[in-house]
Amino acid sequence: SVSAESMAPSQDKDYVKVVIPKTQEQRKRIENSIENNFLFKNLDEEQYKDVIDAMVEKRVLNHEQIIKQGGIGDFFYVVETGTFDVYVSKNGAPPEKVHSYGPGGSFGELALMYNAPRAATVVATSDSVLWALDRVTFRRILMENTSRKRKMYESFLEEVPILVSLEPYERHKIADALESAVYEDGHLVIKQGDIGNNFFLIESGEAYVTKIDEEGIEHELPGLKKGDYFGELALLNNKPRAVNIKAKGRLKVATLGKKAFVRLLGPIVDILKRNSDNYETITRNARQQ
Ligand code: 1OR
Repeated sequence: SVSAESMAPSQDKDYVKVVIPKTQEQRKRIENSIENNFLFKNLDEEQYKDVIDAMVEKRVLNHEQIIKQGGIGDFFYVVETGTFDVYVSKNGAPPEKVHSYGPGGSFGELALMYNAPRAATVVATSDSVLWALDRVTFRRILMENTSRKRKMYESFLEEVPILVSLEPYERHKIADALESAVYEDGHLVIKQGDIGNNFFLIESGEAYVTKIDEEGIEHELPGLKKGDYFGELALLNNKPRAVNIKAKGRLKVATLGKKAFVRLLGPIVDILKRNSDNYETITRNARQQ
């Protein structure tokens, strides 16, 4: 049935691999295009080769429509060069621009994953080069990982207060980029003074926060719990880590690297900055205790 197909990636082995002949130069260009794309992480060697074999180069002109909202899903696309705008029309209202993509971006996965109509219209805003992956290969190789992660983090991300204002689709993209890590009791997650490379969300457990002042005295600040975030300050301001964060019991965190943080949390940077204005008051209060 359709619903069974949409849930379970095909288990049977009697598929014919799609192989579109390509030059070494084309292979290199695909590799560069998918290098930083989370959907292609964690593929084994054979899967990686199969994906590259199956991709088709597609050159498009400025203003060309690649995907039409409501249409049937046939291909998933990775951007090599050029730019694209995404439009969504809700309940027959005029289409509104909701997003855009540049080199390294990818789109068109939703209709393939969920056997749903295309959720948005995608239009080139410059002459561009795309790599297209057919539906069957996408589902066979890229879907399992992607839907597993989206499912795994979905309910957690819905309950993270800082992320509530995001669209569900934006939380899906965050899920694609998240990696989980576990810290045992007492282990340091962030060391004051270090350079910051990651942003953290607490999946489960608690953390201590401490700050060492100019005299070398360590002050304890209010702790962190499930759903809280930390590590944004060093990334927002390009400054060393402002505090120490230590696991209190077993602590499970989900982390985003700096690039993904900037790209995916762009829509809430203002909220993050506004919240961080309170840190000074919190620190001052803690010192007075
Ligand atoms: P698709 O197969 O449905 C259109 O074809 C693609 O546009 C879609 O997969 C996504 O890859 C991409 N909502 C839905 N699809 C989006 C969105 C989006 N942005 C890009 N795509 N929203 C924008 C969120 C920033 C939500 C708008 C309400």
